[in-house]
Amino acid sequence: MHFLEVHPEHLNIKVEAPPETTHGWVVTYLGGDEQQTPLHKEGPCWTGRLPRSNLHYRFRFLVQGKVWWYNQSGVSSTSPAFHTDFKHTEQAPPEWVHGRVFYQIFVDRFKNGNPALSVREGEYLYEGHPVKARRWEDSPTREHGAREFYGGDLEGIRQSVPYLKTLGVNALYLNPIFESPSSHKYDTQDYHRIDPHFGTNQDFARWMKDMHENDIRVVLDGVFNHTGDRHMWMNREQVYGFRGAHQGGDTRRHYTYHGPGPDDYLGWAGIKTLPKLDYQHPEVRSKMYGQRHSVVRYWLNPPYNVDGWRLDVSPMIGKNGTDEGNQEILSGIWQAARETRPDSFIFGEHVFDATRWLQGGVEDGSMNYHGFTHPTWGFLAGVEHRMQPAQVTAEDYAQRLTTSLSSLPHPHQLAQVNLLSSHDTVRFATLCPDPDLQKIGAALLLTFIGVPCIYYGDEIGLQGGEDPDCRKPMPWGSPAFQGDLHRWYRTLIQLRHQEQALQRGAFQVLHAQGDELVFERRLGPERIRVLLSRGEGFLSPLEGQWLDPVTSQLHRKQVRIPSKGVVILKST
Ligand code: ARE
Repeated sequence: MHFLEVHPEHLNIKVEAPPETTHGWVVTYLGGDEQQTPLHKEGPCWTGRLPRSNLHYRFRFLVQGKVWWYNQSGVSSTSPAFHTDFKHTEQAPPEWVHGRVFYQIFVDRFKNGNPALSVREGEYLYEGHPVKARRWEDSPTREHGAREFYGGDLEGIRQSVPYLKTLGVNALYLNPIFESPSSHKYDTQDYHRIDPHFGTNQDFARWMKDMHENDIRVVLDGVFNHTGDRHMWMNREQVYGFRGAHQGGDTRRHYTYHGPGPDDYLGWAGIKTLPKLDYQHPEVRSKMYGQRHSVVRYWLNPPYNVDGWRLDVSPMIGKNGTDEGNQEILSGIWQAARETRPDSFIFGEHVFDATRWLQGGVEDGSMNYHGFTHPTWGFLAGVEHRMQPAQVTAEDYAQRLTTSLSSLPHPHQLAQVNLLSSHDTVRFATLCPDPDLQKIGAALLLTFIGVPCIYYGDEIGLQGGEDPDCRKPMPWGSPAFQGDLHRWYRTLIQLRHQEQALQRGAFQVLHAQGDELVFERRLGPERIRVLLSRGEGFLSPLEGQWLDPVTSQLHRKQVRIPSKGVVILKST
């Protein structure tokens, strides 16, 4: 076990390790860089001294040539998955996220609650072409992409609250809702205005109140890396009485990264509708998150009181057309959010490893593509990131889950946003057509450490290929709402709400071999064990007596996991 003595300038640390240990380190993070300080052997313990400024640390030992990690149940080699960590509590992610199951909604495609607001055929031009009004039954097309509209709106979501409650979700992540000419709304025209086809600002204030009264939290998509080419800072259509970035010349107004000519601005990924913001300019920082009416603060404040931000392409935000100053800017956003609402939840969109951002004070969590989505696709669907074919055994899968966790402080592990699909990916049901494996996927999503986030429609096994096919309108009325998968999602979500160990417990793999995986979530004496096979069935030994909360069956000595099946047990 560990001891900690706190002095004004330093901390004394003492940790017990197995007798065969040859080396010990305390691993710290300073400004995102990992540093190792050697520990010294003193009898059965290893001791060390750290300056007080190092607030995040964990222990690593070399035992008989192998790396072991110190975690809450002592020292273990199998799973470097959870570590005691002494982070400043005020930097920890907000507590409320643990009790939440998120649901992601792409607003235009969810439900049309107020047809009077819907975009009309040819109402305006987008990228030189008239916009399209589509029928709910039609599939989105690549040809029309961002300029086809289905009429989903805020009112539609409000009308669906009973549905959300039956499903059991209690938090929403909404794709962008601010004024923008496209259907995806990542090209913001006005950060302070709800898109008129979704509702008014006043409607939104009322809508937020309704959501909160129904105990539903709401996180908005913050698209702060770039703006839209119709934003006033660009003044592309010259409707404002100043020279915007599009006219060039007026450097005070160069909010975007910009060269001398009117079109010499940098678009995200080269896309001209998404001019990259330049945080080099103090005014950009101030308008985005500094001043009282800055975008970040405006929506967290009354009368809207949103609960947090999902930060679009957050690792790319920066100065001079690059990611320069990224962590400092994100930390500014995080602080502004916390100052405005001390319990706001800030998570970034990371396709790759987000460790550096998740050490406190920068982001609370990330969309966990790297540490959950891609490994899970690999294990269940045999494909990876960018749809590469992959062979991922249970051993590989366990290794990837735990390795990714091992560098995160426990509070951040709990705030990772796990997902099986999103508006940017092929849908899980398309990647993984086998209904039994889909059920395993759902079980993993709802029992893995972190916050589950269900992409609308995944709960009925909605199919969808690459963007825009993965953004089909929700097929209300489909028999799939009475189907097996939907029932299974409801059961799992309920279980998640009942079991604190699933919400806040540590994660540890107990068995990983070929097609078989067994892991536990533990919180104090509470233990939830998840046992699954993507292939043949198997018998797993049990110590003591366990309850299957789904079937109410008791199990002693052993339990049978059916072929392509999953069993969830609770210690009694
Ligand atoms: C549109 C078209 C696409 C076309 C693209 C480029 O719909 O079919 O390929 O233009 O011409 C938003 C819209 C998109 C739109 C895009 C540009 O939602 O529909 O695409 O703007 O107008 C990578 C990034 C990741 C990023 C995705 C899109 O790493 O951060 O690309 N995600 C965010 C949002 C998006 C949003 C933007 C960024 C821009 O979540 O919705 O796009 O604000 C593989 C790759 C990933 C890649 C991912 C998805 O997994 O490995 O790197 O993510 O596919 O493409």
